[in-house]
Amino acid sequence: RALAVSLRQAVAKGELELYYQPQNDAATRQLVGFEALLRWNHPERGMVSPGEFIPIAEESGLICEIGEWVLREACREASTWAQPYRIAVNVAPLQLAQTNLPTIVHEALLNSGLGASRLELEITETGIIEDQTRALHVIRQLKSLGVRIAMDDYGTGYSSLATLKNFPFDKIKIDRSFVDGVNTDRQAAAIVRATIILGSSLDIPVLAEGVESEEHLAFLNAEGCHEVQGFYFGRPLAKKALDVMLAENA
Ligand code: G
Ligand code: G
Ligand code: MN
Ligand code: NA
Repeated sequence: RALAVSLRQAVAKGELELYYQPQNDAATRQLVGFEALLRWNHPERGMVSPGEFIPIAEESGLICEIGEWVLREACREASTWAQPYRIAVNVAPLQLAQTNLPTIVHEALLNSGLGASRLELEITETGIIEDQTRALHVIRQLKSLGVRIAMDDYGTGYSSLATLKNFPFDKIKIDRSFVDGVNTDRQAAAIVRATIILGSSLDIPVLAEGVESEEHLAFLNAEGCHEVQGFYFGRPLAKKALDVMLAENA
């Protein structure tokens, strides 16, 4: 409860911060983009992880206001980069249920000057399960702006194949819980392999999350995975560390 009250003021007080985790081409290892990950720099508690406060933000509906800030901030940040790296932004189920989401995204793009094709919105299956018709309508409007849509945490939700068939995804992100076991667990390896084949067959590039080792990467490359993200390529970086990385890659 106390957290819910202070979260309400966190946006205005500038306590929210975005970290950026690199996303790389699996075969060439080249940097292709970043996922923006929210952090709350709480004056007394220190860094509060999104796992702790996103659920509170969702319950209270605050996620819409926070999500709008995230979109604006991520677009503004990406517009300053010398290279046209992609920026991936998480969109909560409640945001997707808002009919004005396309307007919010459109304005974030206009105000930052970021090209729409550089923005990728990550949505989860939970976000589209409740009202599929409405979600599809909103996603079509987002796509018509030129932004990309990624299916996040693939495999952990309802994982309906109908969802992949009916929604115009530009990417599938395999959840790190599967990637973690690819070298040791036959089931995990089979699921990751099958998902890569599924994505490739549907012409949807697949990104593996939670890549932590050369062994993970070797498996994913052998299976034809397109992109990777994880501690092996980089932890989520604060803005200062991000600037250092961008300078190194310039
Ligand atoms: O960065 P970390 O692993 O702690 O993130 C934990 C969870 O919080 C992840 O599931 C991630 O998708 C979610 N998350 C991080 N940033 C955002 C955000 O800006 N908006 C939403 N809705 N979720 C986020
Ligand atoms: O749900 P989502 O995919 O948006 O969340 C990504 C989360 O996963 C972030 O909170 C990030 O800190 C975490 N993460 C990113 N890479 C790795 C990794 O290689 N290993 C582990 N254990 N967690 C990771
Ligand atoms: Mn994500
Ligand atoms: Na994910």
